[in-house]
Amino acid sequence: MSVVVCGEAMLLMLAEPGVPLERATAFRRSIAGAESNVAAGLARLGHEARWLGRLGADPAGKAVLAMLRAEGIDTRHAVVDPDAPTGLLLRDSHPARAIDVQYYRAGSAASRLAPGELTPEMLRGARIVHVTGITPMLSGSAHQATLRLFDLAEQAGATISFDPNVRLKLGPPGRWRERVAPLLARAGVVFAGEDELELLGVDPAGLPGLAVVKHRDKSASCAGLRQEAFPVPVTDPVGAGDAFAAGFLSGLLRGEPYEVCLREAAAVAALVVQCADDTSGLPDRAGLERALAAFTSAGE
Ligand code: KDG
Repeated sequence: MSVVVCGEAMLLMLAEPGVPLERATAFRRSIAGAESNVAAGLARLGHEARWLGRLGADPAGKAVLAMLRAEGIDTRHAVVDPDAPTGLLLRDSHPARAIDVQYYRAGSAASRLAPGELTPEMLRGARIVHVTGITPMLSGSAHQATLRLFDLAEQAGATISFDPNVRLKLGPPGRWRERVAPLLARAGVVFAGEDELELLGVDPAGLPGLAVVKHRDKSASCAGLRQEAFPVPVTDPVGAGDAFAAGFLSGLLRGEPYEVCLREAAAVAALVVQCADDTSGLPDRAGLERALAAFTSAGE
């Protein structure tokens, strides 16, 4: 197992493109969840990825589990909770205006994640453990579970990959600073936006791990290298950060230099933003190679 992720995967009901949520009548069923998006991205690129998390024993949970498995993600440790529902995300989709995201996840099965459920066995052989700030913000027990996951990853000698993924609908800035900011200093790789770093009060230059910073102009940088975003028509920006992380981690797993990791990360993100949901645009290896070749020749 190359990569283990831990977080909430939700049923996504995505309104038809461009139509505001309150007026939409047609919805497409898909899957959402920052960590499961990264697992899906890595699985499409040919890496072994395992998802840790909890779902309800309801039709939404069954659908989410089926979608994770269809991506080739290892779900053997997924917990199905008969007493709590699967989280639901209802949102619309637009290239330019703010996207209306409605969560129905309070008290979800995923929010009941608890430290005692995580075992060393679940991380056996993992080279990378990826998690985002969303998981510790789900509940007090999920916060404790995230701390346990970090301990287990350190004991297993895995690189911790962390994206704060600030979503203020999950809690006020003070709680993000309290629960999430300290985790950045324990990660081997951090993916973070400039706005997120400011909100968390974290200076990326002071982090012990590799800081991959996503800038306001959509470029990204790490270790003194900078990568511009590839110019593509954006259908829906949601999921771009997870796609970027998957592309970057795929490069790291293959031992590529950071320059290649950044370029592949930007290419995977550019493919995902051309599709309305979070995961449809994720490329396989051949698709990524084709996109990189096209971006290279367009730049000449
Ligand atoms: O990163 C994309 C996510 O925003 C989406 O899939 C849902 O995890 C999610 C969240 O909590 O917003």
